[in-house]
Amino acid sequence: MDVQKIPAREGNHNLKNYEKMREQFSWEDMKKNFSWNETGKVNMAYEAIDRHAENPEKKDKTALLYSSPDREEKLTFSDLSKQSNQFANVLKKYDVKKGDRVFLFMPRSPEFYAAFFGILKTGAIAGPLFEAFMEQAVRDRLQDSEATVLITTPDLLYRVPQEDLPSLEKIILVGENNESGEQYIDYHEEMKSASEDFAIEWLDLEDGMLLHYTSGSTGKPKGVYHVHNAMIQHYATGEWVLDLEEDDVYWCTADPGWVTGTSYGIFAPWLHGVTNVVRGGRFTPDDWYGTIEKFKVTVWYTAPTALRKLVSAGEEAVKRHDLSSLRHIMSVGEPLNPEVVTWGLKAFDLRIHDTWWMTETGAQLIVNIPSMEIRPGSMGKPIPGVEASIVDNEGNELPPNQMGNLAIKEGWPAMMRAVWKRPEKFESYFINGWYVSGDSAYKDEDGYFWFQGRLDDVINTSGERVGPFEVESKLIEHPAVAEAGVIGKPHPERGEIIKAFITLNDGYEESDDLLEEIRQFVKTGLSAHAAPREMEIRDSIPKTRSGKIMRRLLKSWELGLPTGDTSTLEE
Ligand code: 6R9
Repeated sequence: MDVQKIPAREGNHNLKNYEKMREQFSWEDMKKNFSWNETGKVNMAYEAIDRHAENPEKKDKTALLYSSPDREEKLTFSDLSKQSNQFANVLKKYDVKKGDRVFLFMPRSPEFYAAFFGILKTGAIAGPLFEAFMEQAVRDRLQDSEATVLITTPDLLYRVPQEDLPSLEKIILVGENNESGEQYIDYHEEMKSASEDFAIEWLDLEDGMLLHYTSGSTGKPKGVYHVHNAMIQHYATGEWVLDLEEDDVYWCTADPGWVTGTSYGIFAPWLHGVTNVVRGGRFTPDDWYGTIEKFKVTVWYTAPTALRKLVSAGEEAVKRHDLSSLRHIMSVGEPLNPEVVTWGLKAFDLRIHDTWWMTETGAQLIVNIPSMEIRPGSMGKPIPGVEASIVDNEGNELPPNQMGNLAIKEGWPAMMRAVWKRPEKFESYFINGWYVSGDSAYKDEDGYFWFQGRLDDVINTSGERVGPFEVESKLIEHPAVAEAGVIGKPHPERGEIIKAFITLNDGYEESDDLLEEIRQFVKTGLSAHAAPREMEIRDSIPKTRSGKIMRRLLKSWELGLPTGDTSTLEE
């Protein structure tokens, strides 16, 4: 197959000589950027917020540009510093101490960010939850973490099963409420009387900062535990990958209930002191473009599911807006279909940079950066300071072009430090000095990594291994197809056959001829063995709230099997 190559971006960028940097770089060098390099005592809230608030030239700069359909607000670094101090004082009054778990279950709002940093300032561990979680998902996470304080809104309270949560002592309510009872605390009431000064809790680099629950394909969600040390990598990738500059207006579309929404929706931009756009509510293509236009966004980090919607909306939608402020686009969360990259080049005259990482890895690991040639469909190469490879099940490295487990040499700064209360689960990620991701991929001769699928998703048909991503990418190249989810279905002779679920673009009608045409399109464009033997048109493809296609669920539905944990399924 011919590989398309998109040359490096012209002009200035923060990491100019990737190869040289990879040879020379050590994480020790990066520490010199931080004030704690001398004292050894840290707090993310200080580095991301207070440090800028103490700087006379920076304190009145807009840190947060918040916008939702019914509210718009700007907070400076100084505002955020004071409000998070106030909130830290509220927590302290109710006895929150270093190491306690304090959870947030609410939509993105200015209060969310003040509370989030207030938690970190007390030395407690923050646990952000998606606002759309239902009772079971909330129960699992609050029980497992034994959270003592929850910050939520009155209208989400009915999904908090308090009788099942013996550890939960206080509930802080943001917004008008009529709750009475000793456990309820009114956010705005308490903030009014709280002091704007707070003595931040100085911590060790290895002290806990964040618990992110991620759903496994089976069993209960696991609490991925991150420490303040992660900031070294958030800062480094903010420079190299996000390519942040002082005057940037940065927008990450991810919700902080998902790791992208914290590592890159909170930490990386604010460690660099840039203006950060937060947009609540649901988006349509015109909302996305409208937000970029209105706030003159320069750097945009989003996900393939969003980008695919933009492709479906077509170039006419692009032309309705002035997007001239945009200079850098990145994607994460799912494989980025080559078609989307090619379209982006045409529609925006910009490259879309794919980035690969996981909740467990805490920060970006394999990336495309501005100074690097992009090969559409490839996740790029490991960042300086990180060694990646493809290994077999015993942790032995495989030669180029061979599909296997995508693995990372242990010891990068943002790596999870534990799976909460499950040491055996944590240990199971590591083989022979490698962190094994559970993703299947291969590396080409030039060191580019190519994603194939989650290992559980790889299809074995008539002895050939087929990554569902490849088939999905070919399917959406067909003008009729908007989205596609591909699974392997057990078959007596072939082992598995490929079944594709697709949604159609506006203007296309379901017919046998159309399905056959699409099948032929994959057969001639990809290969005969990769052409789906079965196809089904659906109104939508099931996705997680962070936009990932849930192939596992498609498969369970298809085979009539139990669906397992569906707490992250988008309605
Ligand atoms: C950051 C995040 C992790 C899983 C990961 C992989 C998939 C993420 C990807 C990608 C292909 C990329 N994934 N980035 N697949 N190309 N650039 O998404 O964390 O929610 O834990 O998901 O997402 O399968 O293993 P998380």
